[in-house]
Amino acid sequence: MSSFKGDSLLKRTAMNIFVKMSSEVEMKSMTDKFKAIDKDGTGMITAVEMKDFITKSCDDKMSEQEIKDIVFELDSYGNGLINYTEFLAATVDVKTFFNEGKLKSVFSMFDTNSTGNISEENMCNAFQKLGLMVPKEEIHEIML
Ligand SMILES: [Ca+2]
Repeated sequence: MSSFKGDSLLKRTAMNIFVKMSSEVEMKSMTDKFKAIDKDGTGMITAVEMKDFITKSCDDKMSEQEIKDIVFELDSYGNGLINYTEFLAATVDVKTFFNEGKLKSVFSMFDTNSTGNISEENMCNAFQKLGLMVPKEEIHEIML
C-alpha cells in the first residue's frame, strides 16, 4: 500500500513538472478537454460533472456507482474532486508526452547539484523550487 502511495505521488509530481514545462500549444487540447467537463469553471471536476460528460460522450450507460468509482480512482487527494493535474495524470499517455529530451530536463531539474544521481536532498530542493510542499517522509517513501 505504501509503495502505491509513493507511485501516485511521483506521478502527480511528474505531471506538475510536465505541466510547467510544456508549451501552451501542447497543453491547449488537454485544457480544452478539462474545461469541457468542468462546466461551472471551478477548476475541479465533481462526480456530477463527470457523469454529465460520460453520459453525453459515451453510448454505454454507466451506473452512479461506476462513475463514483472513476472519480475515486482519479482523485489522488481523496476530496471527491478531480483537479487538473489528476485529470492529466489519468488521460495523458505518459510515454508519448515524455520524450527523451523532456525526461532529461526533468532529471536535471531534480539533480540540483549535477552529480548524475538524485538524492533525497536533491528531491527536497526540487520540490521546494516547484513550490510543492512534500513532507520528508513522503520523499523518503519515493526513494525506497
Ligand atoms: Ca467544477
